[in-house]
Amino acid sequence: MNSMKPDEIKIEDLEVFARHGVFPEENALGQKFLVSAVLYTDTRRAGQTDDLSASIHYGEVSAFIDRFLREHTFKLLERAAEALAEEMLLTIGGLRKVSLEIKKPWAPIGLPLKTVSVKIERGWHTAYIALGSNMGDRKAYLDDAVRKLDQVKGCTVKKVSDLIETPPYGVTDQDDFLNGCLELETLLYPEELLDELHRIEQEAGRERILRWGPRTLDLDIIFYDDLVWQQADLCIPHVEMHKREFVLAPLAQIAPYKRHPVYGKTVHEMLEEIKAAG
Ligand code: A4P
Ligand code: MG
Repeated sequence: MNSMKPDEIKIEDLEVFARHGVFPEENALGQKFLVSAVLYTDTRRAGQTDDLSASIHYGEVSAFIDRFLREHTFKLLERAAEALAEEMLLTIGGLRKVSLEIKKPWAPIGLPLKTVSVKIERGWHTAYIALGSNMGDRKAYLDDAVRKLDQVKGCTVKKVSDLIETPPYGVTDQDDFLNGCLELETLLYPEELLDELHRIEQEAGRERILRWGPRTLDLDIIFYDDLVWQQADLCIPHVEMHKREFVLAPLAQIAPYKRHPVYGKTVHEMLEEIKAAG
């Protein structure tokens, strides 16, 4: 997809008879739901070639929505929308983002209303992760981390840099590191991604003893789209990344033109700057 506004394929008020609801009667009897979806994709090639296989087939998507909502039973509209959006993003090729609204016109609240609904927007995000290890079988820890991250539901590793040997930065009285970077496509929110990284670090036997000290595995989020996020337990972009050759050198292999959302410089430019500063 290019950087221009994505194209939209819209499905409006698809009628599905399903059994979602908090009340047992709703789960037993079922009722009418109306589903609207905006599929964000790139229709340019289909527009030029008139070839359906270059686009998203709205007939198949409608059948998919209908089947998914009939085959599952959720209590909440929120859960139905979340689960459906996830499944659509995981299975429909070329779908970058989806806006999904599920209406429940017969909601049993004992008052007359036209409809109630939940509307969400979910999509794929691009994150860059820095990997480092300076204890034990460093290459095995990093290779394992790449594999485990790729196995997380809603995470696909797209690119991996070379693993490079680097002298320790910060606390210099420790062994050399092996460092690398990877590009990840993810459906996870930043905090959820951090939880997965912590889990993978822990499975590698990571012990947090000394800040900047020796570690079997360190996984840091460098960028998450162009998000700027500053919280006590998570800062994106990573606060130190622009000062660190061990992050920028591998990152420059896979994303040289990615631009820092605050400093406005590309990875390549930041790397050249710290090299020049020596
Ligand atoms: N945290 C905040 N922002 C982020 C982020 N963007 N990504 C929080 C990941 N975590 C983030 O990190 C402490 C806490 O930072 C996390 O729990 C999370 O809530 P940590 O990994 O537990 O502790 P740490 O790694 O010892 O501290 P820190 O500051 O993360 O150290 P760095 O920055 O990871 O540096 N030299 C070479 N050559 N190669 C290296 O890889 N690594 C370090 C560690 C030092 N020197 C190095 C290398
Ligand atoms: Mg860290």
